[in-house]
Amino acid sequence: MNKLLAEEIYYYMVLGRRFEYAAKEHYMTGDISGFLHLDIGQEALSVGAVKAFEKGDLFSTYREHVMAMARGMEPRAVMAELFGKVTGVSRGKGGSMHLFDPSRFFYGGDAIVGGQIPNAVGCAYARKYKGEEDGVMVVFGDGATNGGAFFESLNIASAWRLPLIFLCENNRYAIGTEITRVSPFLQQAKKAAPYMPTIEVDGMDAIAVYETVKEAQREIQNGHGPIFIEAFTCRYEGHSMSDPGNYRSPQEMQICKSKDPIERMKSALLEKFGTDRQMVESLEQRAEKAVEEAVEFAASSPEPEPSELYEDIFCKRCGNVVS
Ligand SMILES: Cc1ncc(C[n+]2csc(CCOP(=O)(O)OP(=O)(O)O)c2C)c(N)n1
Ligand SMILES: [Mg+2]
Repeated sequence: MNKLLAEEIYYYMVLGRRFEYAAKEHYMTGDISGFLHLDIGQEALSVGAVKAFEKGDLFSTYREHVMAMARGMEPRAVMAELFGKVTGVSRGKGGSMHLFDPSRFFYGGDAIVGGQIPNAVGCAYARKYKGEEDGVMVVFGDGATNGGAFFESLNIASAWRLPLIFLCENNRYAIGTEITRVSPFLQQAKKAAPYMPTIEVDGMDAIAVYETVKEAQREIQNGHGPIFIEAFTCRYEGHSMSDPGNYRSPQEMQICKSKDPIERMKSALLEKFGTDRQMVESLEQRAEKAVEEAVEFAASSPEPEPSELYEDIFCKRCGNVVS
């Protein structure tokens, strides 16, 4: 990784965190409603993985704001989507869990736990069938590995040697349920090991995540079939805005926050990449400005017209659908 890329990754991590604190604030004031799942604490994973997997199709979970921005979606259009405004990436009809941008090969955001995994398998099959080498990456939580669709997806992706990275964000919790209460082990990679190579990585270290995903991408592009990456991470906030998260002790939270991914990336910039403090500050200020501008844009954008309710229901270009 070169200095420029390291600085870019830091920028997106800071942008992600500030964006989400702003989203949290505007949820409290009622500007944002519905579900809101924050990625705070997990930015190294979200930004490191997406920056490594620059091309190819990307499928994520409902905790996807930071990934969407790292993929190139404008902060203002993401914030407007959270506000339910017509200028949002899904024209205000998807909200936080349905950020979607086919022009950037970003296919959500899925409200169904693990629902994105079989979709990604289908997409990887299409990529292989068409002889396109970029492949697909699907991101999901530790909780999603307990669903049947997950195992079916491992099976068929492996049997057909599909170009697919399974990226498991293991934050040890599915809402308030600690993973070992519903899974026989902490490492979810053990479930994938009979089917494909598995790699474990420190999900609080953006550089390690970046390098692991980059290497995995090279492998899937060489036709070696799927790879499973498990990144251990930690979310700082509750599961969603309706969860105070008080099932975790202060000691557990202290350990979790002591590995702060943004602080670690900042130290790497200063000590390893030779970035000076002035540059770090200017990246932080740029992120702050982008968030302020995003909020202003979202707040001043119009609501969708009622007629929008009838848009995007049927596929107008599909001959087999009656419109
Ligand atoms: C099929 C399905 N079952 C249950 C839910 C309710 N639900 C929403 S999030 C969640 C926990 C998922 O945890 P995990 O996969 O570890 O992801 P994390 O939230 O930790 O990122 C559950 C059970 C759902 N949305 N979909
Ligand atoms: Mg989880």
